[in-house]
This record gives sequence, structure tokens and C-alpha cells, in this order.
Amino acid sequence: MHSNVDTLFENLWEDYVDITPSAYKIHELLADSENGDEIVNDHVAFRTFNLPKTSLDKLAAHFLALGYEEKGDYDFEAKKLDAKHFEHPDETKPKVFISELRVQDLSEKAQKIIHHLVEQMDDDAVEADNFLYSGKHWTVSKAEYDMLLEESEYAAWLAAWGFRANHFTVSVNFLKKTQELSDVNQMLKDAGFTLNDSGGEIKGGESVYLAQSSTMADHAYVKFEAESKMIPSCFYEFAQRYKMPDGNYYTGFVAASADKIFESTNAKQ
Ligand code: OOG
Ligand code: NI
Repeated sequence: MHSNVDTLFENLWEDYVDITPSAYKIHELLADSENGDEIVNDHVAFRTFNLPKTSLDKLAAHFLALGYEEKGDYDFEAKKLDAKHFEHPDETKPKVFISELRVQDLSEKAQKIIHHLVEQMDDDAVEADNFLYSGKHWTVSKAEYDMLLEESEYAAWLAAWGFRANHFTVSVNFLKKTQELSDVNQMLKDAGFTLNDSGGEIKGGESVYLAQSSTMADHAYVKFEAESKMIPSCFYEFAQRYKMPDGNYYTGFVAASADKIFESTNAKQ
């Protein structure tokens, strides 16, 4: 287990930007870092399979050991996913969103591919300090990736990239240049970034106390069994939180919005 929240997020960030070069450019665009203007990270998200070796709870154990607490849970019927979110008592620490694929709900063929991948993992791999940014623990062929893609974009992404931060999220509330998500989106588009427009560029809004947008994932080379191919890697998200009637900012997630954010790594149009 990691000993320190901040070093964990530093390691996650290094691994993430390696395959998400847009993240650097977006930092430059949104923050004046030379003048000490830092980006505040709202949350980081992880994906996994609901098998014993890789379950959501086993990933979550890394965060619970660092003082995080379980807060909300979410169900994504069509995508066959369950998710939970976690918060740290120190609210300056990023929130964590972990989802897991209900493998048993996929076709026999897809289940067989996924079981074959996870069988290649050591039983206790998930407990390693660096597990959350350790990538994939298996060999996967391009044909297997393509087969998974037919059924579940999520399964295909996870088979190709393994365990790592799927995205970081800029907290729009803490930006200096603007605190409005629509302004951020405009800046991103003016700079040539493609936004995920599934369900509209802005998902949610003041009525659900959370407005979100995201870029479409960068593309990066991934090593398949016999070849390397460019496929969608990771994306960057932007979140604006609103105060609830009790005067506190909403700290949860919104399933209907999250459902669309998942599509930021879609390989098929
Ligand atoms: C997670 C998508 C959901 C959010 O902020 O609602 C999400 C994923 O793509 O793995 O991040
Ligand atoms: Ni997110």
C-alpha cells in the first residue's frame, strides 16, 4: 500500500500524461503556472473487472488505507457497470471514482477472453504499492481487443490499457481565468480540442449541482501480442460543482452524466 496520498497521485499523473499528452497543453491553456496558478484536481477515475483478483473493492483498499471513505454508489445498466466514489476527510485531496464491469453479464465469448487475461495475473498483484498505475498484467491480441470492442468499449479499453488513472479532472471552481464550464469548453475548442458531445457538451448542470465536460481521449500506441496500434488512451475531464440548498458544495457524482463521460474513450464512432 502507498504511504502517502500525494505521492500516489504524482505517480498516477506521471503514468497518465505519458499516454495523454493533451493534458500538458490543457494545463498551459487553463492555468498561468508561472504565476503560481495551480490546477486543482476534482477527481481521478479507475476501471476494473469484477473478478476476485481485480474487484472494485480491492482497488478501493488502496484508498481506504490512505484514509479515504466510501460515499456513493452508482449502477450503469446498459454498460453493465457498477461504481463507487470515495472521499478523503481532507477535502483538498481529489475524490476517487472506481467502476467495475459485471463480467458475467457479457457474452460467453467475451467472458472467456477476459478470464484468460485475468488468469495471467498473480493472485496478489492487486496488493502491490504500484498496482493502481501498473498497466496491464497480460498479453492481449488485437483480435481479442476488436472482439471485446464489439460488445463493450469499456472492456476493450481495460484489456488494452490495464490498471491506471483513466482520467484526471480539472476543478473549474478553482480556476483563476474563469469559473464557468461553458467558458472552459470554448477555450478548449478554440485551441483545437475535441469535446465529448454524447448527451451534449455539458453533462448535468446546476439542477444536479454538478456540470461536467471532457475531451475525447488522446490516441497512443498500445502493445498487442504481435503488433503495436494507436487506440484511444485517456481523456481530461472538467467539473464545476454547485452549492446545495444547505450551503455545502455537492461532492458526489451524477449517474446520467457519468454514463456519457465513459464514452470519452470510445474507439467506434
Ligand atoms: C468514468 C466515467 C464517469 C464521472 O466523473 O462521472 C466519470 C470512466 O470513464 O471510467 O468519471
Ligand atoms: Ni470523471
